[in-house]
Amino acid sequence: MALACSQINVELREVILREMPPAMLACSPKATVPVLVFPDDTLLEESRDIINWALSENDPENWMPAADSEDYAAAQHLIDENDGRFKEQLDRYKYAERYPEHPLEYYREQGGSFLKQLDDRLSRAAWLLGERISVADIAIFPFVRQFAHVDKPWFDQLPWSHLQKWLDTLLKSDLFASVMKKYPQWQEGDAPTRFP
Ligand SMILES: N[C@@H](CCC(=O)N[C@@H](CS)C(=O)NCC(=O)O)C(=O)O
Repeated sequence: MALACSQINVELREVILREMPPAMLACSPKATVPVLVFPDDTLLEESRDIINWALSENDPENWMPAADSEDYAAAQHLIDENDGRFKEQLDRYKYAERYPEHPLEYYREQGGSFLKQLDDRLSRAAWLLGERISVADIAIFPFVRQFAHVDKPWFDQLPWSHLQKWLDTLLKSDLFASVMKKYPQWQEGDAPTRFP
């Protein structure tokens, strides 16, 4: 979404997680998506770094707050928590069978404390940093989406209506629809697919 917002066009190689192509593993043994590779082989292996780079190139919607502002500090703090503790809890909830020390309910309960914090913020304003969408919303909502979709009926009955509405608004947005197209799995030798 940040690449689309910043109007930066890249070559897209759609990867199936269970079948990461050797060409990708050779350049990025970390084996997670997304990865952005520059013509000089520089790599960005964290979605957050890709967002930051795209918005530093072009930020027509002012998603990134000024570096010395309170909003910037709040965004960084929220994204740190998301990419750190919450992502760990999310992965344990999504793949609970790989972490048999605790039942699935334990992991989702743990993830709930971050979600409650988001709902508190969203009870005060439409977006995480206030009345305008920002990098915090864009960087965090895909992970909330994953959490919600492990058991959508369970997520929908939680008492966090602001969070549910926020997620729903983002999922129904034109920008989300414009980037979530289905692409065929990339194969060595394919003609380049442009994105967005
Ligand atoms: N902190 C990383 C997380 C990347 C990540 O965990 N991506 C998942 C897909 S959402 C992945 O590639 N998992 C590898 C796998 O499931 O094999 C980022 O935001 O870029």
